[in-house]
Amino acid sequence: MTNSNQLVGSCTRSRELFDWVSEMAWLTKADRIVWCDGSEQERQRLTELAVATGVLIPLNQNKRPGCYLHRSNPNDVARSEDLTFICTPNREEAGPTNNWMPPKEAYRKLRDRKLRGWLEGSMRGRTMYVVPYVLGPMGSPFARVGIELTDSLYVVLNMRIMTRMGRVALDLLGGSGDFNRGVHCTLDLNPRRRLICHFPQDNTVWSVGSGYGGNALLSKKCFALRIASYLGKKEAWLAEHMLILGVESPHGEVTYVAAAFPSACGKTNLAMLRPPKSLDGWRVFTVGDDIAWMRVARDGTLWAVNPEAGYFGVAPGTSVRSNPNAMEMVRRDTIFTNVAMTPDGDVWWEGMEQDPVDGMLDWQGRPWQNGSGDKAAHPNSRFTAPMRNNPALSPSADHQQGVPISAIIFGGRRASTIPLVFESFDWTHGVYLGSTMGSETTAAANGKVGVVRRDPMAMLPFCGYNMGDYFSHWLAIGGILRRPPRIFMVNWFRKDGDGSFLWPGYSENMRVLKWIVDRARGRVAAEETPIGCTAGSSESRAGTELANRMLLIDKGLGHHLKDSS
Ligand code: SAT
Ligand code: MN
Repeated sequence: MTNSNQLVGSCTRSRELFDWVSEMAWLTKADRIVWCDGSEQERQRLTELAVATGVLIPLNQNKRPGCYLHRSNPNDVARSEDLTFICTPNREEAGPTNNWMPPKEAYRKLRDRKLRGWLEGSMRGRTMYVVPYVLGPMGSPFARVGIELTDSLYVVLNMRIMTRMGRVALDLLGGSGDFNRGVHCTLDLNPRRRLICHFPQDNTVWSVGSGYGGNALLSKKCFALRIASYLGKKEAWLAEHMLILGVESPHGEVTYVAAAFPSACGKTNLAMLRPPKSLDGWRVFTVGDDIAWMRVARDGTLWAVNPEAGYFGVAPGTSVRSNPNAMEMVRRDTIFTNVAMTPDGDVWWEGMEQDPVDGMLDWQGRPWQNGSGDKAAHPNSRFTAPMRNNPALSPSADHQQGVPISAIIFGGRRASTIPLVFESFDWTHGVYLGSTMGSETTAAANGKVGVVRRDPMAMLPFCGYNMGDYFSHWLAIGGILRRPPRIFMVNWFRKDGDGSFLWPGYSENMRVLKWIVDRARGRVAAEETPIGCTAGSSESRAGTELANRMLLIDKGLGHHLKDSS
């Protein structure tokens, strides 16, 4: 049983927070309550506990200082879209693309004593961690506070990397009751008792039965996208599944671009891109790799912040060639999830472009035979790394006002039909392109991989309200933008008749980015075609370069490149 003594560790001045934590402690019957302060001592203490209880496996501390491996339950390795619900008073508000449950029913299922609600007594014998966090740069008018209650040490240690976590959040909250209420309980990881419920009207998320990133790190898809998109609709801003990057020209001019791609389609790689030698002098800086919160400033321009403080990136396919900055970033302070381990305590995954060594353990900890046909790392294995370790981090990543966005990119994974790059005629046409976007499914969500599905603005799994209202919201935002960013569509994933990728991707995507920046800056002409503006124009130097490149690629240059960008 919980008494208020156990809440003494709290240093909150928010009565509402205190009461809510007490109520949840009472419901879950947690044995202990630990308020996380975000300190280094706390990280050490919790990491030691995680190692002692088998939640984390220390990696080789000489090779990868501060790095650990986590192996999740094999039935719990990706987001569960079919178990994710938007719980609004009526179905219409959740819209045709979301699973819907009435709030009463969801709350009853999870907390009703008589019905043996799943959370009832669910933390008996366990510790409830109170994880306060800030989304958005400190001091930013965009910043929001969330509190996640969780019984998972893995979640706490990930949240520490992914957000500005601890005392800073309680300080920002002060005596206010305005915070996202996240409750996460691991239960027994039985998929039949797994549910991720969002209550937009209550600024609340209840997630049970999964420890996986997108299901359990409630700051991420649950708050920063599903709940935030609902808040954005109410308050006239946008919460988007977008990376944010800055492109610096050889003259030092920086242009900011936001880009939406579905999960595991290369957002992190594009955000951390290192341009090829042939584009000497151009540089890319990362502001964010997954989520953008965007607002219209008083002068009618669009500004964006990255609400997060770390990256939860896909490991397979990450290599010195595809993403040298990420390879450097994950050398320290990183939690790896479901990758393979070498006998000397290092990590390995498919597409790392390093030969596997003898005696490796696969993602489930079983001896792995090279050539067995089984994957050593799970296709959705991940790294969680703090953004401060990213060598390409933008100096603006922490700016309170964010960065001004000059171009928006939409991109899917399409083997055919969609060309490498084209530009919309205007904002409305751009919204049309984004809303009709399709992409082949990936291992980031449970279900079949490789089937084309409509994924409007890469938000299909993340829009917290009616998708039709979301489209009109985008159009309405266009109405208040005096200088709207130009909107582009890209596709790095087109294949030839033999199934080989036509475009080399990765660092070569800089060529496309350069064209986009030159267009946004009004420096190059383009050719108007029925689908939009393309780089085909003969007056366009960049366009010609791109066209030449495509010719080379068509002659076979790109054929040796196999995996995703
Ligand atoms: O699993 S997450 O939702 O955190 C990552 C992703 O699928 O985009
Ligand atoms: Mn994502």
